[in-house]
Amino acid sequence: MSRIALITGATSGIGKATAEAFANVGIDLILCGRRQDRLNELSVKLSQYVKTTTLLFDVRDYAAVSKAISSLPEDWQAVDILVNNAGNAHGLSAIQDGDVADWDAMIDGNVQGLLYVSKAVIPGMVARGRGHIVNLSSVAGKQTYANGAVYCASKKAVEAISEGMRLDLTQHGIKVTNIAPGAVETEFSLVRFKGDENRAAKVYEGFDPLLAEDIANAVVYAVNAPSRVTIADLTI
Ligand code: 8X3
Repeated sequence: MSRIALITGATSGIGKATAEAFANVGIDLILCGRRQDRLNELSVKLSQYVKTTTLLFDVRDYAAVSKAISSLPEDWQAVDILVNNAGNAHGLSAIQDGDVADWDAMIDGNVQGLLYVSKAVIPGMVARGRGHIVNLSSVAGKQTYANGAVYCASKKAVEAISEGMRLDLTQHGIKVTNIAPGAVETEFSLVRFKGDENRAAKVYEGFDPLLAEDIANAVVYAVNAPSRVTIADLTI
């Protein structure tokens, strides 16, 4: 029987690569994001391989998250896999220079957003007695770096939430996988530096950065492991 995955932030980077990798292994897709044109384009492309549908919402808006997920038609409601991928870094500055709007965006998106989507999906998983949640953390959640206090704090929160989810949900047959990537060459730095392409490109100079598909392959590995195996935590 095919499985259904709901992926947040599916229109770019690791989310998009994960959607493509899931399509390759026959997992049906609920593609979620904030850009309908990109969602439609990806949905049409991947519908050659699996069933796809899209949901447009901002993870930071609980009412919108809840409304969108509860609006899913019945044959899409039994989500087997939730990939909490949506999240971003905003700014890179010493704590005394931090921008409050950047802090809010990171805490609201990376922490509250992950919680809001999880809140909308987990009760169904508990009722069905099965499911798999994959939370995209970061090496920033393992080790704080200079000028990154708030981004790192948001990812440390993801680490704690992954641990807490695993403690609470294992007894309900739900696996929780926390994945902590290092530097992945995506739109991540472009967003962090507010569209400054030169500054973003410099982040990936002088070494061979990870690709979004490297992380997507790890997600596929985790969700395709036998039922007796839970990949709890992967640092890549
Ligand atoms: C992305 C990895 O090192 O740029 O979360 O913070 S890093």
